[in-house]
Amino acid sequence: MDYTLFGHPESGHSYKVKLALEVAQIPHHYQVIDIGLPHQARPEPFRSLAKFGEVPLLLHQGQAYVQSNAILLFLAEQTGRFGGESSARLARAREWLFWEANRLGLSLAHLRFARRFDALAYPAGSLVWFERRYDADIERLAYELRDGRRFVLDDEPSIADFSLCGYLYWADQAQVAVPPTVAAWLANISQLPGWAAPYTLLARSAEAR
Ligand SMILES: N[C@@H](CCC(=O)N[C@@H](CS)C(=O)NCC(=O)O)C(=O)O
Repeated sequence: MDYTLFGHPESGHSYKVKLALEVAQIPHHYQVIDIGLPHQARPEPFRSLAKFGEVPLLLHQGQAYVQSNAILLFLAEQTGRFGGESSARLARAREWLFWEANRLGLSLAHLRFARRFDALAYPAGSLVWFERRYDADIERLAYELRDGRRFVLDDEPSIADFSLCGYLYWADQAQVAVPPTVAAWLANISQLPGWAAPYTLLARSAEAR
């Protein structure tokens, strides 16, 4: 076992990577980092290796990988699965990862943070902006799934699914609606062997397998 994931139970970005490791059945260690601590108080080796000071961080063979979607691309390449089967499929998955980082991973993650933790951290009007953005984002995702395919690229799961679902199991915390097509797709992901809800997968430091 040469993978160690550093994450946090309230981090949808960590969930994306943890879910990928579980569904891919990649043996790994998992360590919770207390992101409530100042950066300099966080434990080693996380403090030195987390280039941007954030979870998730994946360690593999002494090399540190950061940024959830970049880590997902790395795992697809490592496994040759979940988008890594061909350069064409990886290219299609990559488009969704870049879209997620700028759209759903922004709008939904901020709405959820504001409504679960700290609405006062956001300037007046900004939550309305995030809500409008979320409405457009979820509509776009629902449009993609309109033909009833099981997953975002086709009928097989990919890193695009792991990325896009990162915060969607917490839609209730963000107080946003999820259209039926998107709910059906989330249900398909939740039937994958290895799937568990975010708090279950991210709860505590453990040797996962
Ligand atoms: N773009 C990054 C975002 C990561 C991120 O925002 N991590 C948060 C938790 S969800 C974090 O570590 N916050 C604590 C900090 O920045 O000190 C990714 O996709 O991995």
